[in-house]
Amino acid sequence: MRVLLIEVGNSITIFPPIGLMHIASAIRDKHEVFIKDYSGKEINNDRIKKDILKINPDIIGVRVLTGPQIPRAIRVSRIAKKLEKTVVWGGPHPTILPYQTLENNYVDYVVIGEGEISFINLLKKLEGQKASWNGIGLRKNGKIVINPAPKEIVNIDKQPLPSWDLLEDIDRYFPEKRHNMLVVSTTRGCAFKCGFCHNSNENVKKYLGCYRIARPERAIEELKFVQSLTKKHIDRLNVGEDFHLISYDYAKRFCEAIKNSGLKIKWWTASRYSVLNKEIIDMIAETGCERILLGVESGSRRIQEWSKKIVDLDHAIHIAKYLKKKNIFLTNSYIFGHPTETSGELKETIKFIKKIPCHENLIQLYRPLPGTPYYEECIKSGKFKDLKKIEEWAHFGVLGNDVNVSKIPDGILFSSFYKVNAIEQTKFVINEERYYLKNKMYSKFFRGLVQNRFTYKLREIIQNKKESSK
Ligand code: B12
Repeated sequence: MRVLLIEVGNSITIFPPIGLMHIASAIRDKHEVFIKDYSGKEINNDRIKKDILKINPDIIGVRVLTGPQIPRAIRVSRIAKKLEKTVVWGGPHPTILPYQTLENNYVDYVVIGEGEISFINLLKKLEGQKASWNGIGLRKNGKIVINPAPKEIVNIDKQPLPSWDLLEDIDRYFPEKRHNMLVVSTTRGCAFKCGFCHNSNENVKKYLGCYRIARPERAIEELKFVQSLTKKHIDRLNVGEDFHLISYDYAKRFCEAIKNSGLKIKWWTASRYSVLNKEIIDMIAETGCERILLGVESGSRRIQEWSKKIVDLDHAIHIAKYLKKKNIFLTNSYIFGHPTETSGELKETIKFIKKIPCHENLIQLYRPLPGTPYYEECIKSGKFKDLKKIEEWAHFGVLGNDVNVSKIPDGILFSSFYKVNAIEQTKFVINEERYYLKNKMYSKFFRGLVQNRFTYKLREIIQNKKESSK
């Protein structure tokens, strides 16, 4: 069959369609696969129609996240259905809300959780072969049926490398003359299930399976594969997923893989404070780790316990100081407005932000994600109404569409959020510009003056209004 996989993305961020490249690799031995990536592009009906007609696929698979991607995904699916194509949605949003997704008539099937096994089976079914319906949602005799999770989970190491060779224009993901970065995905799921996170969603837990991490050498193999496809200079690896450096043992293996590769590369990662110690930091700094993302989320012990994300704040300060000493660019993330959070608890977080050294504080307002323990609390509080239609999720994550599900008065929550962010984001922009200069990334430095977090948020708000009104 001819299968067209579409990343709808959003019109302001260019990001490689990693999930779709993984899916493509799993099915390309039996099917003819095409990938279209609309991330970083404006789309219109004519363009979508032309693209589909040119490839003339039997099946169209769309990857969808919760938020501004939804109106774009609906638009693509509406046109695909007009052209009488079979439309399949996969990715984080249909995984958490498969039933609601199928209530939309433009979607024929949803693949819940990991796509590799279930999508192969769905394609077999559509060809009239015998296969399992597990992991798939569909409409049968006018009724929506959500099947249970597949019995097996994907062994990442046994999967072929992602299909970078199927991208239409690989160079667009490496826009710099020098110092480009390759984003790789080496994990599945997360070892923790923090109450606010996508990973604590019931379907994610059931259908995505347990936490897995690929052998570290695979990231190097992927880098070499991509380098064989483009002349662009790539000297950085971004493995900053939900949870990359999971233990001392894994960190050691990853650092050895980098060393043994003989490549002179720098790398970015994500971990947890509870994993890190001086020994790990020495090791990662020595092998070129230059940036790390760590979550604090709250400075209040009660909120930490309630969300099941425990961060020893004294240990965190200790680690942050050492990361700074080792010149590793540190991003700490926080959530303001946890359900049940009080003004006093928010104050504890703000106090901690001022105390811990770092290069970036990434502060987000809490946004209710369905199927998580936090979500149930939001509905119970009566401050947030369950969204009934898929279209209603379009504004998720876009500033200006926020709800306050905490016990903090609106005025205090929102003014603290904007005030602290104004200061912290300014500090971050300065630190990032410094980092670009230090690493001789001059084009990024100049672009950073115009395209930064502030201008990004403004563009996101404008684009979201535009996309949703079409
Ligand atoms: C890289 C990344 C980003 C990048 C790029 C976004 C992008 N285009 O993916 C950036 C930094 C821009 C980003 C931004 C955001 N992100 Co983000 N991001 C990720 C991250 C770390 C990796 C994504 C990835 O490549 N995964 C690896 C691939 C292999 O997995 P996958 O894409 O899910 O694909 C598999 C399955 O889902 C399925 N599948 C996927 N698509 C399809 C399609 C078909 C047809 C089929 C059959 C199967 C299928 O098969 C694949 C292989 O098994 C994930 C965490 C994670 N572990 O996935 C979060 C994640 C996707 N992001 C998330 C969030 C919340 C955001 C933000 C809203 C954050 C914010 N507050 O600003 C923004 C908004 C993005 C938006 N709406 O456009 C959530 C998504 C929650 C949700 N319900 O949508 C995640 C899951 C993180 C989390 N734990 O909460 N993100």
